[in-house]
Amino acid sequence: MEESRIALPIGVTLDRFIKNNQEQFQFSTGELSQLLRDIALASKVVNREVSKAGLIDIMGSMGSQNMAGDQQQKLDVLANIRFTRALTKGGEACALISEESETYVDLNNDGKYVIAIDPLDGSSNIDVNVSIGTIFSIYRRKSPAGQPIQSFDILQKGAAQVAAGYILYGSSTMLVYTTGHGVNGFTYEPSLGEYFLSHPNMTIPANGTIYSVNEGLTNSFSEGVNKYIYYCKDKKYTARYIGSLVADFHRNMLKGGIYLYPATSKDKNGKLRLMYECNALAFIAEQAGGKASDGKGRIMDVSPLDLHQRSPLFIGSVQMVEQAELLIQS
Ligand code: P6P
Repeated sequence: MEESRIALPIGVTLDRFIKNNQEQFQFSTGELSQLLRDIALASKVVNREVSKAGLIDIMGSMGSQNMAGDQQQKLDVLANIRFTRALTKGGEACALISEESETYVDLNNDGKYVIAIDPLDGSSNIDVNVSIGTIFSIYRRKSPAGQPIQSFDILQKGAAQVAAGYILYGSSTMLVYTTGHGVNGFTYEPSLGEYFLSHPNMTIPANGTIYSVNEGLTNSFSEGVNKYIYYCKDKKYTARYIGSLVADFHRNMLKGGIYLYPATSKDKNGKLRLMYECNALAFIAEQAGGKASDGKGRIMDVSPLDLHQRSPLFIGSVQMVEQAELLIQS
C-alpha cells in the first residue's frame, strides 16, 4: 500500500503558515510573526483551563468587578494573566489594552506593536458550558520608541490595524486571524498542541438568512433598529443568539448572517467595546468580504477617544448590514 494512503499529510501548522506568509507583511522583520505566536501560545494555555472549568476551582465569579462594572469571572482574570504574561515575555508589544485593566498595561518600551484584547469574551457562559472567545487587535505604534503615547500610539482608528483575530473555545478550539491579506482559520489539535490550517481564505457570504440580536431588549432599541428586526421576521430569517459574540460572529462568518448589538435606552453607545471587540471583528469581517457598521457608517473609521469606549455594532454579510443601515437611517 503506497505511503500516502497510510500516512495522511497532517496539514499546515499555524507556525508554518505564519512563516510562509511573513514576506506578505510590509513590516516583515519577524516581530509580528512572533506576536501572533505569543498570542497562539497563550490561547493554548487558556484552552486547557477553559476545558477543565468544571473540574478545578476556576468557575464562577471572583466577587470583583472590572473597570466596566462587569462581574469578573475567575477565568476572565486567569485569561488576562496568561495573555499579558505571553505578550510581556515575547517583548514585541509596547502596550496592552485589556477589558480587564482600566489603564493600558506598559510592556516593552522598545516593542513596535500595541495590542487591544478581550481575554475572554462571553465569560458569563463559562459556567453553563457555552462557547466563549478571545478577541485581539494589533496596531503598529506611531512614535519611534520609548513610553507609548496614549492619544497617538494607542487610540488609533480600526482602519489602522495591522492584524486582528479571535480564538473560539467551542466544540473545537479555533484561531482565526487576518494581517490584511484575507482571513484564515486554524483548528487546535490538543494531542499535538498545534493549530492546523482548516479554513483557508474564509469569506462571509454576501447575503444570509440568520440574524443575531438579544430580542429581549427590543423595547429599548430605536425605531429604525426595530424596523430591521421586523424586516428579518417578515423575510422569515432564522434567529440565532448564543450570547457569546465570538460564537455568533464565527457562525455568521461561515453561513452568512448579521450580528447586532445596537444602542439601547440604557446604553447610549451599546454594550460592546470599540477597541477590542468591534474593531478586531470588523477588520476580519471586511477582509472576508463582509461589513461592519455602527449604524451610521464604517466602524473602523471611528476615532477612539477612550480605551474602553463602547459602540453599537452591526456586522456580517454585506447585504444584510447595508439593509440594516438603510432602515436604521430611514
Ligand atoms: P446580552 C458577552 O457579555 C457579550 O459581550 C457578547 O459576547 C455577547 O454577544 C453579548 O455581550 C451578550 O449581551 O446583553 O445580550 O446578554
